[in-house]
Order: sequence, then structure tokens, then C-alpha cells
Amino acid sequence: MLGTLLRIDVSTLDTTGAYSIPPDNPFVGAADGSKEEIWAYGLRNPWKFSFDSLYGDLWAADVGQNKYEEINLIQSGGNYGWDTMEGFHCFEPSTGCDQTGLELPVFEYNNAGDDCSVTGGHLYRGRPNKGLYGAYVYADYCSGRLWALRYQGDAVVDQALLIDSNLTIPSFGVDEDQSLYILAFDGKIYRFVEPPLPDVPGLTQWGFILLAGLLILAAAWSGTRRSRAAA
Ligand SMILES: [Ca+2]
Ligand SMILES: [Ca+2]
Repeated sequence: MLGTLLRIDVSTLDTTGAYSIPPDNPFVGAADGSKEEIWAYGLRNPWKFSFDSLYGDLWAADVGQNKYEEINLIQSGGNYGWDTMEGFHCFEPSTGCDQTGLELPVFEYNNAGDDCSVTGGHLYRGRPNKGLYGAYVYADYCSGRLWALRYQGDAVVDQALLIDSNLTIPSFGVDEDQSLYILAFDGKIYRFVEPPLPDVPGLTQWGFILLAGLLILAAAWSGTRRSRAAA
């Protein structure tokens, strides 16, 4: 089931102990024999998906072939275009491709400079009423850049670079308070800290964020790692 996103129920097992298929999966009983596990398809190499903890929306970053990295909002039964399209662009064929029925990304960026491969993050729910709340935070694996975008209605209304780090970032995580963590190949976990901001929602706050950047607590985490190692 290459290029697909699957949805299975591991809490309801059949008599053989196998997982079950949620009855509202989009291809249950499909006449063409499509696998019933499939929730969405036409993905190339999704690198991290996550659910918005407030509304349940499913976000998935999809790594492009050569040129374009994608951020997608995944809908039931959606075809996300690979390999007819890469991002918003025809791929096979390179011009005049049939886009009928394809789900386009929410956002794309191209592999310019040292950007090479998107790492999907989370819809940030860490600090209600603060600047980043409700923005999707993601990174590029190669450049170490972290961005946030805000999606409203069916359009990206804001997109900003948060910091250009020196990290190689394969993934993100959240804790029970929805604080955001950055995993890096230097062997550390970084906590993402939004600096204190005025309670005015909107774009202008992101300028403050850019100035303040990430408050990196690597030392604290190194201490945690040491104490774990000693335990
Ligand atoms: Ca796509
Ligand atoms: Ca960098």
C-alpha cells in the first residue's frame, strides 16, 4: 500500500487477533477492490503526521522528489497527487497534467539553498491566546530552519521563519501540556519556548518571536539525559 495513509482499529480485534477496519473508512466495500485500510493516497514520502489536539485535523508533511516540499491537510479518501504532481506543479507529465480530483497541498516550499526535505511538526496548542497558538510548526531537515504557518478557511494567511538553526531535525514531539519539542541528530531534545508576548493575536507577534527565537534548553536536557543514563 505504497504512498497511502492507513487507518486501522487496533482496539477491536477479530477472532484471529487481527486488527479491524473502521466502518467509516472511505474504501470499505469499494467495488474496485481498494484496500479498506486506506484513508488517503497519492502521497510520496510523508515525513511525520500529527493531529490537531483541539479539532482533530490531520496534518501531514510530504517530502518531494526534486523541487517541492508539501504541507497537507489530510481528508478521508483524498488523493494527494503523487506522482501526477509534486506540490502545486505537474510532475508526470511535466506539463498539462490532469489535476481532476487531486488534493493540493496547503503549502509548499521549494528546495532552494540548503532546504531539502520537510519535517512535519504540530499544530501548536501550547499557549492559548499567544502568538503561535493554532499555527502549524514545521522544519526543514537539511537547513535546520523552523517555520510556522497559519491556515484559515482554505488558505494560508500567514507564514514565517521562526529561526534558522544549526540542527538536523528529523522529528517533533508534544507533551501532555502541548508544549512542543524538537528532536535533533545531535542526540538532544530541545524544548520550544515562546517568549512572553502581548496578548494581541496576529502576525506582528511573529516578529517578536523571530527576535527572541528559540530559548534552547539543551543544558537542562543534557542533564536529564545524564541522570537517565545514571539511573
Ligand atoms: Ca501532493
Ligand atoms: Ca541552518
